[in-house]
Amino acid sequence: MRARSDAGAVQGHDPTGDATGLAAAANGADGMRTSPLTAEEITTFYEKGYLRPGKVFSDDQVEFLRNVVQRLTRTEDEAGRRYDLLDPALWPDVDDADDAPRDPSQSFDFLFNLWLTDDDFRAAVFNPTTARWAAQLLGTTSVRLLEDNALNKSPSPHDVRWHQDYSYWPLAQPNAVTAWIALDDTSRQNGAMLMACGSHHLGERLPVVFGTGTPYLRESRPATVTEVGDPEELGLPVEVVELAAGEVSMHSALTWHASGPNLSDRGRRAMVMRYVADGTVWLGAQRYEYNYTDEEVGLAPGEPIGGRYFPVIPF
Ligand SMILES: O=C(O)CCC(=O)C(=O)O
Repeated sequence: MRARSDAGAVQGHDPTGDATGLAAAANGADGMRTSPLTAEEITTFYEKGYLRPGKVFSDDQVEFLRNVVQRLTRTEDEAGRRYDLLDPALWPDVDDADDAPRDPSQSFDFLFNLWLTDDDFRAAVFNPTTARWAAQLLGTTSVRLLEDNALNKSPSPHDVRWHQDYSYWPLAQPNAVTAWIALDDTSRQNGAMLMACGSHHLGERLPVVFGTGTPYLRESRPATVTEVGDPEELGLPVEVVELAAGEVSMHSALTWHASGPNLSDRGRRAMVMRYVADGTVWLGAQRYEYNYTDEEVGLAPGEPIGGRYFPVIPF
């Protein structure tokens, strides 16, 4: 994603955060999980490339977060930081990107790094449960936040094509995992995520334009890095990730995933945290022109990721 973020400097951020709203909404929660992953779950993640560990936010917390995201969608829009993930204009250098104007009512809202500007979202992003699970899945004792997102896929016939997250990240190693938390129940009808099981064992692939599947950066990636294929043609089982609101799905940076059209009459909302193992090496624009330049994050290519934009998440 090359959308620019002008979120500005991190304001004296307190990792313990003001969790009042979110914490208050946890009262009376049942069915929520905070226990560590089991060895069996970690093995399942290794085999499939993704895992559904359970519910991390109560129904009241989900409602609270929906309202937070609604408020932030307005303020990010006003600040010029509300992006449409399926808008080909975000990939101006990709030759065959369809530049037909998109119907704004069919947007796929993509908000970036809300933890930097909002205490309520930050409290959710800094929850220790998913950070601990990420560390377990990455086999590390410390994880950093690479970025957060709020997503809202409006009703539309458009799908998100098969891709892997690592293709878009300025990292020398794919030591990263995405936690995708449903803020609405997801099903095939409203465009639930699809996972190509075992695809993470096939290694790095080229990035694609999310709305068209057109690969790019072929010229700057090693020749061994090829296109994401069609999972079914390759015999990779595809699973529909049907989640209850508040439930999380965690996928490896190398796992191919996609999502179908939202054929319901309401948005399909989610919040996302992308965790990276502490010690992973930053490559910056040398690998992918990310939302922040090397200067902004204060990292030179080859240095371990760190600094104010990539905080350690305590657990
Ligand atoms: O929410 C979706 O439909 C796609 C999101 C995605 O690809 C991701 O979060 O990595």
